[in-house]
Formats: sequence, structure tokens, C-alpha cells
Amino acid sequence: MIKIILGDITHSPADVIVNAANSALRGGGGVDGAIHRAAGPIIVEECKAWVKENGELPTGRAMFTSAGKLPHKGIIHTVGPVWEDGIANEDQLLAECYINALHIAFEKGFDSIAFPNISTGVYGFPKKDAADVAICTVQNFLGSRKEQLKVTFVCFDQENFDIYKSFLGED
Ligand code: AR6
Repeated sequence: MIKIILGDITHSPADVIVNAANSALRGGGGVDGAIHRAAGPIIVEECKAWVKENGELPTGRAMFTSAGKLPHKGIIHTVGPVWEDGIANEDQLLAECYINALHIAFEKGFDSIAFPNISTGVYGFPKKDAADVAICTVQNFLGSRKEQLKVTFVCFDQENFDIYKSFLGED
């Protein structure tokens, strides 16, 4: 099941929320900043320990931490591609963010997951193209699994919300 809402992902009631992080996993602005502020410093410590052991998180990959002070069952951090005019495999890398995050959610047996609009802020991915990749990837992935997972796309800005609504035929 796919839902779209307009709002702040830290307020989403999903089991697990996804963070649009950077490879160093040190926090940042945008949704990354909002999640780190709400979850507290324990998340930075978990991320630091993970990077020490595994190295930086490559673009398109995902890793899991606790949710710190947030009420969720965890946070999945993924690194979206920086938009480089479509010449750097950005579509594929963005699709991998969604796929790898969904894999973790299934592996951990969660019932619901909330995604932000990965890469559409500082990383500059055109919003319509990113929504197309996000929706198609999630629909294909859910269609290939027997287990149910509720997926919410949390749009923070009206433009993304309108794009998602029109793609999902909800207007
Ligand atoms: N809840 C949901 N979505 C949000 C929130 C929020 N609280 N705040 C912003 N957004 P961005 P990126 C939306 O820039 O483009 C960070 O500094 C925002 O409107 O957060 O993947 C990281 O550390 C936009 O649609 O992430 C990286 O360095 C979407 O989240 C870099 O930015 C993504 O915007 C990652 O860039």
C-alpha cells in the first residue's frame, strides 16, 4: 500500500523512517538535520561507529540505526545521488536507495516505512524525475513480494506533494 502525505517525516507514524544522508553519515541540513535534531546525538555516535567499521556509505546504499529519542523502531540512512545533468547514472542510483531501504525494512519485519523525497533538495535531482523513479521502484518492489509493507512518501514541500498526487492519480 502506498500513501502520500505533506509534512515532516519525524512526525510520521511509520515503524521506520528513511533519512536522505551523506556518505560520511555525520548529519547535515534538510531532512538529515531534522531527523538528527529530533533523534538526538546517539544517532551520530551509531553512524560514526558504523563508518569506522565499514567506511563511508556509498551512494545508493543504505544502513540502519536506532531511532534515538524518536518513537520509531529505527532509521534507515541512505545516500541519494547528486544530480549531474543525468550523465552519472543518477536514476539507477536513486532507485537503489529505495530498493536497499525496502530490503532492510523487510529483513527487519517492519510493517511500515516512510520515505522523504531523496535527492530533491541540496542534491538537486529534478523533482518530477525523482518522483517517477521513487514511485516506479517502490511499486515494482512491492509487487514482487508476498509480504505487505505500508509505504508513505512524506513530501515536505507543496511542489513535491502535487507531483506525487498527480503521479498516483490522487487529484
Ligand atoms: N521531513 C521530510 N522531508 C524533508 C524535511 C523533513 N523534516 N526537511 C526537508 N525535507 P535534502 P538531499 C525534504 O536536501 O537532496 C543533507 O545536508 C526536502 O524538501 O534534505 O538528498 C545531507 O546531509 C527535499 O524534498 O536531501 C546531504 O548532504 C527532500 O527532503 C544532503 O543534504 C530532500 O532534501 C542530501 O541532499
